[in-house]
Amino acid sequence: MSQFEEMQQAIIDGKAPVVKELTEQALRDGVKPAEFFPKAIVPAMNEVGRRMRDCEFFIPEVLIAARAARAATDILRPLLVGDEASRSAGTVVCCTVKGDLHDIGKNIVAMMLESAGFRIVDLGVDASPEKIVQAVQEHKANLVAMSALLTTTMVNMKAGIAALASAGLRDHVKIMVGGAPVTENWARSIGADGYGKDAPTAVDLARSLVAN
Ligand code: B1M
Repeated sequence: MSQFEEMQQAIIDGKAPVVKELTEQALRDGVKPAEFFPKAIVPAMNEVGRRMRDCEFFIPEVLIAARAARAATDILRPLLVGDEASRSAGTVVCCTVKGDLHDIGKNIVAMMLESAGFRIVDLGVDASPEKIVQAVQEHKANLVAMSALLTTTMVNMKAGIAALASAGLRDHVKIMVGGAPVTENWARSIGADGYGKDAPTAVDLARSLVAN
C-alpha cells in the first residue's frame, strides 16, 4: 500500500493518531503539503460520503473520519500559508452558508487561497447573510467565497448575494461559490461571479476575479 493509500484508509477508519503520524512521516519524506489534498484527504472523504449514502456509515463514523482528516489539515495549514506581509492578492470573506455545518472543503479552499496570497476572513459554518455583509464592510473585502454541501442550503448562497446587494456592496465584491452540489449553472442562476469545482480551481478563479 502506498503512503497515500495508507493515509486514505486511516482517515476512512477514523484513526486520527495514525493520520497524524503518516502525515508527519510523508512530510519528512519530502511530500509537498498541497499534494495531500488530491491524493489522500479528498478521495478518503469521497469514500466516506459513498459509505454514508449506501448506509454503510452513519453520523458517528462520518464525524470520526472528519476528525481524522482534520489531524492532517491541522499539520498542513501552517505549512501552506505564507506570512501576513506577503498577503496582498486581496481579502476574501470565506464561509459555509447558513444551515450548513460542513467545513472540510471550505477549510481546504481557504487554506489554498491563503497560500496563494489572499488574506482570509473565515466566518466558519452556518454563516448568515447579515454576518457576511458585516464582515465585508468591516474588512473591506473584495471577494466573498461561499460553500454549501447540502442541496437544501444552496439557496442561502442566493440570500447572501441578495443581502450584499441590499447593503449596496454588490458592485464592490466579486462572489464565488462552490461545494459538492453546486454547479456552474447554479452559480450563474443566482448571480454569482464564478464557480469553483475544487480548491485549485477556486484559487485560479479568485485570481482572475480580482484581476478584472
Ligand atoms: Co454530511 N452530507 N450531513 N456530514 N456529509 C453530505 C454532504 C451528503 C452528500 C452525504 C450523503 O448522503 N452521501 C449529504 C447531503 C445530501 C444532499 O444535500 N442532497 C449529507 C447529509 C444528508 C448530512 C446531514 C443532513 C445528515 C443527517 O444529519 N441526517 C447532516 C447535515 C448537517 C448540517 O450541515 N446542517 C450532515 C452532517 C455531516 C457531519 C457533521 C457528520 C460531517 C461534516 C463534518 C465537517 O465538515 N466538519 C458530514 C460529512 C463529512 C459529509 C461527507 C461524507 C463529506 C463532506 C466532505 O468533507 N467532503 C458528504 C458526502 C460527500 O460530499 N461526498 C456529506 C470532502 C471535501 C474535501 O469535499 O466539501 O465537496 P467538499 O469540498 C471540495 C469541493 O466541493 C470544493 O473544493 C473542496 C476541495 O476539493 N469546494 C469549493 C467546497 N467549497 C468550495 C467553495 C468554493 C470553491 C470550491 O468557492 C467558494
